[in-house]
Amino acid sequence: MNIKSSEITTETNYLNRRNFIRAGLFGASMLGTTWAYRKLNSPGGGEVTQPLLADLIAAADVSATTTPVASGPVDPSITKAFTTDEKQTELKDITHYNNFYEFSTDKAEVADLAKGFVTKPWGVSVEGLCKKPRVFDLDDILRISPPEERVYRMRCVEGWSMVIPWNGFSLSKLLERVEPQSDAKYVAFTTLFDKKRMPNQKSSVLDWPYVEGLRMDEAMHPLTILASGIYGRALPPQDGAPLRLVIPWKYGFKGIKSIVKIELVEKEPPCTWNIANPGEYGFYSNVNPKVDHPRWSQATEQRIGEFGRRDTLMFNGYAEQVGGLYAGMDLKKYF
Ligand SMILES: Nc1nc2c(c(=O)[nH]1)N[C@H]1C(S)=C(S)[C@@H](COP(=O)(O)O)O[C@H]1N2
Ligand SMILES: [Mo]
Repeated sequence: MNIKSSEITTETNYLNRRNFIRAGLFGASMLGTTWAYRKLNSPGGGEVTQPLLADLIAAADVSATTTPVASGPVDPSITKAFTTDEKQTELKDITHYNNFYEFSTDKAEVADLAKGFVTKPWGVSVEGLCKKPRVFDLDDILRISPPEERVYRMRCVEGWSMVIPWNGFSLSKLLERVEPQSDAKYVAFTTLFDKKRMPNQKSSVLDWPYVEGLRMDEAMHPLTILASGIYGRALPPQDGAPLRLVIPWKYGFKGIKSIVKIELVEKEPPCTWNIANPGEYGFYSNVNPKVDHPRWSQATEQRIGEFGRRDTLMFNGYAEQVGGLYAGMDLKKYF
């Protein structure tokens, strides 16, 4: 098979042969891409039946001290972006086409390798520049606010996209709990580091643990959520159980999975893909069809389950809601 390296669209530079072939197929024509996707996801993947999120929340210990926070009013120009009537990606696709390098660099293999990943008990330490640092267990977090449905577009930097009905609530509600100090300018996130439970952490494909970061105003934006479910069910392991970040206007890799630490910090924190390749992955990583990846165009995308490519939208279609956060910034420099 003849694959031009210029056609490869993948986040990794050093691929094994199997991934090389798949990546090559993926970077090919729209027909080829659809074909490759269908072939990789032929029946046999199986359905996931996670427990209903509502049942998990009902089961959370009611005697605990965490009282739910009332939803503050959110500007209607923002709440209208909480959903979209675009066709939602099938659950089978959301759960069998995954980037989660702690398990595998092969998207089609992650679901199988992550099966049985133990997420109970699960603690999330919220610490750093705040008045009330503490370790929350998952039940504490689920109780902070009733899960809302957020139907967001997700655009991976590799050039594919989905429409995912997440369940979760704005990260700001968790951060308010710990009372950030005024010198907290950024928020740093860390994934679990456990080679036994996340076997591909034995490889050196990335620096472990996976880390990510946001500017404080990005973290506090109502569109930024902590997700604990998809389609009303608990997050399956392959999608970042039990808790992951979703920032719909940024490339998918900013959406760090299986979070165990959230730290309020003063300086821009390190981010895994930026460490791996600073020339290709910046701190901001806002979806931007006008700023190409050095190895491929970002002008269009393959919506999974759809025929042909569609145009990529500025800030992934959330420009009205978040454009103001970057007013006056050179988006080619701060990519
Ligand atoms: N810890 C961790 N988080 C991660 C990743 C990863 O490899 N490890 N992959 C990222 C990338 S590249 C993407 S596109 C999304 C994919 O999320 P999904 O598999 O639920 O669609 O998760 C992001 N979060
Ligand atoms: Mo990605």
